[in-house]
Amino acid sequence: MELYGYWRSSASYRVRIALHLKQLAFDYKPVHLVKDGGEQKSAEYAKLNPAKLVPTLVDGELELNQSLAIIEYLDSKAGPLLVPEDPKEAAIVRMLALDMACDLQPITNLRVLQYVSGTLDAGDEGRQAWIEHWVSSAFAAFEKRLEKHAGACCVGDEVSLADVCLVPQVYNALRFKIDLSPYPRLLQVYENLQQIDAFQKAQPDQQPDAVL
Ligand SMILES: N[C@@H](CCC(=O)N[C@@H](CS)C(=O)NCC(=O)O)C(=O)O
Repeated sequence: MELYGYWRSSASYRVRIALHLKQLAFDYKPVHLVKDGGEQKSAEYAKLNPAKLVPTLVDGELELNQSLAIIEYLDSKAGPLLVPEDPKEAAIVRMLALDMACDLQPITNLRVLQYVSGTLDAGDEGRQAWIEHWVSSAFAAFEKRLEKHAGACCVGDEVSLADVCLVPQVYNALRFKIDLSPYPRLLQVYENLQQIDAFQKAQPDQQPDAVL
């Protein structure tokens, strides 16, 4: 399998975590999201994803975009299951995963931040205020969810899709220097997950295209 991604991309980060948890071998194909206006916008990459976003997973003939679709496909290939079989547990896991992947990540994505700071002329300060506002509101709600559902992980003590989606958003929040002290459970779950080998291997700084 081949994974087209970018070291700092949270959606790529999710897929890397899943691949490592399942110990599935893959070739990593970096797509630089910033250089020359963004390689994701090149005609060559647009053949893999007309939406011009990473990640893309290629498995033989199959070309897949959308990190959650990719991870559910990986779940069908190898364990451990990231979406549990029990329908109630699965729905809870998906609820927490979507809080991060559907409600938070898209409004803090690169192209949205570029639009806010550049096109809408909000500048670096406006961009930072935007990130702080949306991350804080999403994390405050997530902290409440964790009070109800968390153990060592987001839902109980088993690693799930919710954890795979949380960790990259916490990485982003730390990168943008958001104060996470109001979310002690979220930070504790994040710290617990950071101890797991697969999460360590998937970290942005560990990727071959990382610029440190
Ligand atoms: N819903 C998509 C989101 C993909 C996405 O937003 N990718 C970002 C990186 S995390 C991207 O390629 N951004 C490029 C850009 O904004 O131009 C998924 O889960 O795969």
